[in-house]
Amino acid sequence: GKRGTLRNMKQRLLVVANRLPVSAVRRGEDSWSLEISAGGLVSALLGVKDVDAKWIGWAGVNVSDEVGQRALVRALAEKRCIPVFLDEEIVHQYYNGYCNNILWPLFHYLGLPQEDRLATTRNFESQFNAYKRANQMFADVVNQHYQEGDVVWCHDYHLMFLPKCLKEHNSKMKVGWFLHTPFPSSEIYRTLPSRSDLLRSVLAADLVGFHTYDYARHFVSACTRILGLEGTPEGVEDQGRLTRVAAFPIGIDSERFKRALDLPAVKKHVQELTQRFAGRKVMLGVDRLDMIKGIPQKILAFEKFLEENSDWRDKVVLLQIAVPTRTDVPEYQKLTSQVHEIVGRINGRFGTLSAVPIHHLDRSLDFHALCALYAVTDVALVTSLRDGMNLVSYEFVACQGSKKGVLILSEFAGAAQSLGAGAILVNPWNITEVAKSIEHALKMTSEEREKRHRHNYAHVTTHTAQDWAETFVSELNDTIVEAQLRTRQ
Ligand code: ADQ
Repeated sequence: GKRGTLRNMKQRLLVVANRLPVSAVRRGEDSWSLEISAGGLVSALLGVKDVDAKWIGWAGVNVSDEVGQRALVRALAEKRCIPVFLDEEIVHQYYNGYCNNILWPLFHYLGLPQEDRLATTRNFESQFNAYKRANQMFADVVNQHYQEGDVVWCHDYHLMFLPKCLKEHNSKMKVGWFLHTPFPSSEIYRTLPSRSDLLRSVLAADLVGFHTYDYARHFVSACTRILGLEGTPEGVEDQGRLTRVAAFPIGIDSERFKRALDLPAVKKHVQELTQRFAGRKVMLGVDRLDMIKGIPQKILAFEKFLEENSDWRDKVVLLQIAVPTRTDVPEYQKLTSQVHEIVGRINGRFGTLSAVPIHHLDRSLDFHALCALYAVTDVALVTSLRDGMNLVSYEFVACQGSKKGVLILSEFAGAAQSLGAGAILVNPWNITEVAKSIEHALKMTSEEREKRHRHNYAHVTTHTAQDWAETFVSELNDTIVEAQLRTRQ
């Protein structure tokens, strides 16, 4: 059987990610209130059959006193979560520094920080050391809670050092690692000073997963070129030990969106929005406010479209919902004011006393409001400059069962590989091309729209987050079984 001797038992799974899927607010010396954030990962893992999952990660708050820590551990236990306590200095160096200032931009092809080379090189050492220390702290918590037979699934670029820490402690532990961002071309990756250490650590895992074949291929190339190892169709081989490398494209819980659309509150919201924008086509962008999402490029393309299609100026509106993230980083503050400036200029240029062409909101929407917006949208605009997958494109498609709107999608989002046949694919850097695609999308015949939508909808509803998690976990189990067989033979 697929799950070997565990066939009749619930598979225990330890999910390790930088952030726990909860937000914690301290109410008193020893009391906390917790809210579970129902993101894709959570619902993916809740839906996996025969798996008993626990989460290990940082709760997003600094708790330095023991009373507070013990109380948080107790509160989180009820949500099947186990906290890793990181102090302020570690968070600054590991999370803000190494993860978000170095790995995130590099993996999205923005390169290493360049403003002050010397300072960066000096910081780099201490930030990498903090990164390793933080990963060891995650490993310590995993080791405390690990029981024989558990599988451990590590997530994302924050925890590339974790597989090695875990295997050094217990070589029999089944360890998987999945990257949610792109893995860049080895020509970009090789600029990273700690390139070899990180690759060797990831290779300590039994299964390494990416959203697309391209990312998996880039990773294998990095291992062959930088470490001189051998790439095989199965993965990477080092002195007879195989690390399996494969693509596991993530999906969404499409049923959750369909169910939401049937709720009276959401229907009411849909009705209000329909009235509000009557007589105008609705275009929508939903992004975290991040440089990788190409928000300025998107808005400039919309401006070009309005410039060249004066008859459309009072017939279309662009709603751009951008949740601020990493607001303490100067580059992100700069991006916010840049976007505000462009939006202001365009609204000043094309707005009238009664209407403006762009509504830009700096905030996050609750799930029901988001579903309603997706449902009333005629054209969704996803123009990421690079994006591991991009779930917004999937969520939009899931909510378009009746409207059958058009998706304009960057070819640099992982989602382009799965929704490419239904979406209009664009190079987000080519503003002329994106403006033309907006025109194409708005004027598209209903036959073409339906055909494109059918393709996307079939994909999104049959490649769900649950399938993704199930496939990864079962393949992680298989990898181990195979490895044991090989040593027995
Ligand atoms: P993100 O970069 O966060 O994720 P994405 O995949 O689009 O990008 O997911 C964003 C999520 O946040 C979606 O569920 C969306 O609904 C929600 N969201 C965004 N803006 C919002 C707003 N204004 N209000 C409410 N909700 C909002 C990373 C990678 C992606 C990869 C995922 C999953 O960067 O490429 O697809 O992880 O692996």
